[in-house]
Amino acid sequence: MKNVDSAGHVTGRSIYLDDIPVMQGTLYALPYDAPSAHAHIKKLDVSEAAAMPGVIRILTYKDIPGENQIGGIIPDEPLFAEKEVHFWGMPVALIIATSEDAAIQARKLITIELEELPVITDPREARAKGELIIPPRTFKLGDPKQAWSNCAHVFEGRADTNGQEHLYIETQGAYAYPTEHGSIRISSSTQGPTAVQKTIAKVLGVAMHKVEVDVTRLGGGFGGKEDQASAWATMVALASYLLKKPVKLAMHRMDDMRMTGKRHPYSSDFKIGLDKDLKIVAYEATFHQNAGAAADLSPAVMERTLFHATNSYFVPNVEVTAYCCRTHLPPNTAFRGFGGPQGMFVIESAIAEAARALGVSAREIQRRNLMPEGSEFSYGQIAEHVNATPAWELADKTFDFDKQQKEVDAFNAIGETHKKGMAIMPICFGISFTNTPMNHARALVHVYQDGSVGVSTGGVEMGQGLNTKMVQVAAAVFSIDPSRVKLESTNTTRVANTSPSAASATADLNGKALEIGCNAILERIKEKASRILKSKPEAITIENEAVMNNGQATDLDWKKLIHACHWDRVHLSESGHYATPEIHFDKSKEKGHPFAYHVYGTAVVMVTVDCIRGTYVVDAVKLVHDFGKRMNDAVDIGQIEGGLVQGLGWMTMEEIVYNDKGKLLSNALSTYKVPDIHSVPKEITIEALPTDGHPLAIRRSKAVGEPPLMYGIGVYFAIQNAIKAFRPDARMVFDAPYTPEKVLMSLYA
Ligand code: MTE
Ligand code: LUZ
Ligand code: MOS
Repeated sequence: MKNVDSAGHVTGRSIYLDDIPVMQGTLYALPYDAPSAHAHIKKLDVSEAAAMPGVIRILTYKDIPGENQIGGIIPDEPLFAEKEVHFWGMPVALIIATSEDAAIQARKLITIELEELPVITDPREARAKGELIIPPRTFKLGDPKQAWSNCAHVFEGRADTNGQEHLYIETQGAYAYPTEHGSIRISSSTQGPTAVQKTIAKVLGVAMHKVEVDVTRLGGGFGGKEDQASAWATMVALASYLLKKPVKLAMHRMDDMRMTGKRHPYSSDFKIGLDKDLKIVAYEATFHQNAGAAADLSPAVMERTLFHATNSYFVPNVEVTAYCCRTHLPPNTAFRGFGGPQGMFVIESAIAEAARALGVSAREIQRRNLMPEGSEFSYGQIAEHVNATPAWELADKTFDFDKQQKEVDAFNAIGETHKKGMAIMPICFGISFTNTPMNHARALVHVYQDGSVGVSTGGVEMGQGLNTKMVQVAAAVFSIDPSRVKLESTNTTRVANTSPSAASATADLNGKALEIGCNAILERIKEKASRILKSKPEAITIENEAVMNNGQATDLDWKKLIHACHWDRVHLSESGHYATPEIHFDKSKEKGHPFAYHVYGTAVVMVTVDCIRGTYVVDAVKLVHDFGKRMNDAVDIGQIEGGLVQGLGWMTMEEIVYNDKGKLLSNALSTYKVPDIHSVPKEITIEALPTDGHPLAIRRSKAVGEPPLMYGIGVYFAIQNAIKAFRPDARMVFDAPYTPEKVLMSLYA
């Protein structure tokens, strides 16, 4: 089935926040931030700005009727700075004006006197100074301390990954207007409508039922709007509540880049021990997560780093510890993979280091350590339906690793200025929010008397194709044409208490809730059909809109049956609720069964490095992916391609730079490079691993949103292998992104 949104997207008819027709009297909001990452505010002077024509009001924390607090997990983040700023980009005031232009002009007139304080941007320095947001956590299996003595080889090293800007095409924004009885309605570009609702209620000091949040779709979220859409929605809600006017904010790109958090940079140490057969006996890692100035989602992100610290390998003795380090960067946040990629990069670095030192290929170590069925993860979950080896073997069979390596070697034997490198990247990603209580969802289904169907879920469409999958689910349960099903906007008054659309679990959770809702209606209409046909409900089926009795066609069809149901006063609406079964986790022991299932895959990556310039091209990424029983090929392939390219961008060219004062230097598209059509792999081949899928996946079609990002990690190691071919004694650094500058340094310095 085609994506229900594609025609709207390519013709420009799809409605994003900034396309919503504005009401008469709409005011425009613009946040003001202080030019410092850490300072006492001595004096804020908004008088000149406030006097400007078109400026209605300038709000600060003093205008907040409820709490000046937007922290999601830990209440440590004010909406507006009070006495201190903690990061460069922290909102201090909000300008409300009759036009965006007036607000922009007024912002230039605000002055602030600051007393500068010391700035920390490095997570290791933060840890040394005791700046931790939560106490460190450790996952442990076996006894690594004991195991080192049984290792034939032990290697240690350090691995760093930088942050990543989400660069959703649609920037953050929201539009609020007052409704009756002191209530407020907000359109928000958010992955978490309920998070927005809850935050607004807290800041305004009103009950949640006074706040209605509506989301049509996002022009991308990638985790950047899981928690961090709330601030902007709360600002316009506050202004709208106080001024009794519609208020809009659609962020400018540079404001968005400066003020919002990104993927967490990590600086990590590893120690890996292998036996003489290259089996990994023990693995230790210490992760320093650069959380930024407030908790945001960092504790949850940190947890997923620990969950994925051993990627798709079984290691009998593991001890991994993570530190959530408070620095003066904007609070870093969810980003596709949610800490998993950062953890996986470290073990891949450890394997690469071991391979280099032992003079074997990393591939050999990887292959020998793939998780067998029934093995235990460091967090106690027993791996079932493990597709690590099947994905690897099918990839090897389909793409012939040896042959590819021979081609690389042959090229390198004659190429002087250019060298090729190959790397294999297996992945394993757990599906479920690691915080078990978040794994539930609801859906609301209406069958209208003409046979058309309206569906609301708690899930947010952000380009990942959720709405298309939801249409497919409803159409499949009822066995009706998908054109009869309409996906409504996501609205907190129709579907309440939603978890954010995140963790790749949106289609599973909301789809299962939708199935439950549709099935309940189906039961009732079958019962009605059985009365009309003088049969039994069990004998009735609907097949492509035809109502069948004992498998035989009847005079009834979907439309006629629904019409009859309505006149017989059958209830044609239902709310479905789904909570993932089986999952649990005990934080006091750091053991449990947190994931409904895991997604696997194996990619082979080929690159060519220009050894004069340090530039490179990705020749090919060929992969076998564990889609389960894929329910929408086009959507899922799109997710693989997009995720892969986003991952290789993080690993190669996307370079976030803050100066030592905590100021973002890579603050625009001219200074921050994301992959474009020239930098995507010249060839991408995607093969599906044939399986029956998983019963906890929607229609057995496994979650696909985040896992493919981690194939991009392979590009780092492929580049490294090309460098080795040029200069066998090159010092191997594990410090992503591998920008051409860094490649050049590895080649010659
Ligand atoms: N794809 C597009 N086009 N846009 C996005 O913002 N977000 C990713 C992924 N794919 C994203 C995307 C992230 S971070 C997640 S968690 C999942 O989609 C969320 O959707 P799902 O749960 O339906 O997979
Ligand atoms: N968000 C969250 C996530 O709150 N918990 C998670 O486990 C998660 N995983 C991936 C992405 N977002
Ligand atoms: Mo995705 S990082 O779970 O929004």
